[in-house]
Parts: sequence; C-alpha cells; structure tokens
Amino acid sequence: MIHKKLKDFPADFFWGASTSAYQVEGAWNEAGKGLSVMDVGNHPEDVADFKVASDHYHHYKEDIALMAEMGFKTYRFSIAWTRIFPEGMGKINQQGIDFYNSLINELLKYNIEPLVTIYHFDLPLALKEKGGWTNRDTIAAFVNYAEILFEEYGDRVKYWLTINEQNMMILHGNAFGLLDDDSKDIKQELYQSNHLMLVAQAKVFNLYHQKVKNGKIGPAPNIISIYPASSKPEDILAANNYSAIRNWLYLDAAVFGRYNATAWSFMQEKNITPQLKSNDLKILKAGKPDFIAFNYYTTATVAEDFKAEAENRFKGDQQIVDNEPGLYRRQQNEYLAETEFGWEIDPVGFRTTLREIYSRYNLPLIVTENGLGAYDKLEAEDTINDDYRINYLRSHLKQLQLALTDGVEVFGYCPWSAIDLVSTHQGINKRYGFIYVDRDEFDLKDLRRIRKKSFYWYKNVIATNGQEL
Ligand code: BGP
Repeated sequence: MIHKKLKDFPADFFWGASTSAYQVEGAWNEAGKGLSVMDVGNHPEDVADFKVASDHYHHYKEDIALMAEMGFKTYRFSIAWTRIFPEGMGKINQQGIDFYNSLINELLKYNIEPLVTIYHFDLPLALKEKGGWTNRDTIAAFVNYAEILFEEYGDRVKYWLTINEQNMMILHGNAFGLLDDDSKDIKQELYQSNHLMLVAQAKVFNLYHQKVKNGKIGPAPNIISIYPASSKPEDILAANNYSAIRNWLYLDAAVFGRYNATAWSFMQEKNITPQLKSNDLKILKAGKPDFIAFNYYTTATVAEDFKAEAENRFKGDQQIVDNEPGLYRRQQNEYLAETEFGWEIDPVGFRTTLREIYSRYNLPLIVTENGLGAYDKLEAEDTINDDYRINYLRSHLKQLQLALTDGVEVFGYCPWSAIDLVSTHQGINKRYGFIYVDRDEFDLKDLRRIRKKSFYWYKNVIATNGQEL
C-alpha cells in the first residue's frame, strides 16, 4: 500500500534501546551474585565471555547519562535473577536488590521509563542443576522471583516483560543453556520446558494484574515473517509450518491461552508433546498480557523438505533456521543483502511482521530489539563511522512509520543495543551499540565509552520525534 501521507510517530512514543544483564553488566561474581547458565554455558573459546562484559555494573551512571544525552524516553534492561536470588530461590541477596534500585532511580532522575525484562536467558545454575525448566518447581521459583521484583520495584517500574525470546531458547536449545549437548535430535525435554515456561508466564501475568493496578506486562518473543521459497503450494505450506512452530505457538499461548493446532500436531508427530497437569490449560487461559513486545532482526525463507533425517540442528546462531525434516528447509532469499554475520536485512519484512502480529492479536506492540551487528572501527580522534548501522535502523524506522500509517498500534522502539555488549555467542566485536566500549575480546583496555556516529543520528531522530530519520 502506498500512502499519500505518513502518520507521525505518537507524541509519547517510547524511543529507547535495549540491553540484557549478562551481556552488559559484568561483575559476574560480585556483590553476592550467584552463577547463571550463561556464566558457565557452551561459550566459544575464541571470543569474550560474560565475566566483565561492558562493566555496566560499575559504569551504569555514566551509561545512563549518555542515554539521557541521546534523549531516551525508555530503557529496556533485564534483571539478573541470580543477583536477586543467587540460588534461584530461597535467600534474597540485598546487594542485588539495592543495585537495581539505584539503576532504576538513576533512570527516573532523567525521566527515562524503565522497561524491565524479568528473565533474559540467564536461568540460575542452581535451578538448572535441579532440572531447570523440566522441573515443575522452577515455575514456583520464577513466580516468586517475579513477585519480589513487583514488590521491590513495582512502585516505579510500570512496564514489564516476562521472558526474552522463549521461542529462540526452545528452537536453539543448546545456545541458551537449556541443553548441554549438540544433539541433532529434537527433544521432548525442550517442549516440556516450553510448556512450564508458558504456565509460569501466565501465572506471572495474573499475579501482576492482581498486585499492581497501574502497570503493564507482556511477553517478548522473537517474531518474524516467514516467506515461502516460491509460489509452489508445498513451499507455502512449509512457510505456514515454520510460522506455527516458530512464532504462533508462543504468542497464541501467551495471548489466547491455548496451543496452536499446527504446532501441537507437529509435537505429536515427533513424539515430543509436553506432559500437562489438569490445571495447566486453565492457568494458560487466565493469564493475559497487556501488550506484545517482540524482537526482530531478519525474516526467514523456507521450502518444502522431504528428508527423513535432521541436519544442521542446534547450531548456536538463533537467527539461522534449523531445518525440520519433512516440514521445512532453509533457503537463501536472493532479494536480500546480508550483514557481515550472515543475517539477511529485510526492512520491508519488518512492516509485514508488525502487520501480521497486530492483525492476529490486536494488542499494542513495542519493538524490543532490532539492530545490526558489525565490526566497528575506532578511528582517529575517537570517531566510529557506523553509517551501515544508521542505514539499517533508518530503513527499519521508515517501515515502522509505514506500519503505523497502515493502522498498526506501536508504542515504542528499542533497538539492540543501547551500548556495545557481548554477543550471545560471537563476542564483543560483533557490536550493536550507539555507544562504543573500548575493549577487545581479551584485552579489556580502559573500557572507555565513546559516542558513535549513530549516537548523534539517533539523538536527532528522538529530538524530532522521528520527523528526521
Ligand atoms: C537476541 C537476544 C539478544 C542478543 C541479540 C543479538 O536473540 O535476545 O540477547 O544477543 O539476539 O544476537 P547476537 O548476540 O547473537 O548477535
């Protein structure tokens, strides 16, 4: 659809950016923090781990001042479960509570709205050792952890996200500490974990609405449009399969409180259906989100698949499709360019995705991740000329504005990432931030913060409320 006139971004639009605790904070074993699965996970040895990361734990005031300088209206960050409960449950660590109190107060000092992810991949190791998300006790631990957060911070935090990219955790089980091996087989334990997470999430939606009246809560999966490789009906069916298994399984459960039929029949076919307790479906139905947050980096293209055997399964990269024998197979999209890290760049697909989600669920949307990972270069006089990042973000924002004009309700945009941080599995040199952090994979240098070219560009986007992209 070509619009003669574009809608403006809403006056109170949440301009901001995102990070997650284990990727940005560092101080992995300080101030009483316990270990998480990300601290000890399957991490490649040739890139930085998460021990120091961007050392935001010790630099948060300086970092927030820079966010305020860019004009952020919101900042999405996650709370490290193991700072609050070093063992996942039981004894509370007061130093952890204090840290996030200071961080939240620092944001409010600049009128930046905190947008908090409760759980971003970093399950406490102590819970994992007791079976993690295959153990029903983890539901209670998660609900209890969320309840403490609502009690401690609920007076000041009005926007909450339950679980970051639950779908990526399940589809790429060994990248996020759910599985320990490189098994090619699809496992029942993953879909059991998925089920328990869905139940835990629904309980937390419910609990929040009972406890807090003037705040909002939603899920935060990674949702993308799926293209068929051709107009061949079997390819279209393959795209429909992948969409159900990758996207709608998660959002149908979060919003409608039921399992998506195609995804359920896939689980039956593979013999991986979760074990349900009699009350589970009632709990799912009772939990309702107020909005949908989603992360978007790229689209995916798939074709039909005839193979009987799984291949290329559980590779660490969450944006690369794992082929599913008999259901779908990854295809390159010849119309799209790629980032240096092989992720296809698809701004138009962003508009399509926004429309698809909104027309299916009719809830307000917020984009909680979108961005370009690149090898930035620190040049003379402390400059980083990341025009490629500006181009990426600009082209996506143009499509977001088109989606707004199409009638999609979007209330915020938080690209990944506010500041450079350690990539989930590709180190610090896969950079995403508006703010450069001066360190290498193993040489920590001075961890100095340097404004990139995109910093100034985004500052102006926010100052003009998106009139100048
Ligand atoms: C998402 C995660 C983020 C972040 C981002 C970029 O899947 O929610 O935590 O890691 O992807 O990915 P990567 O770090 O692999 O480049």
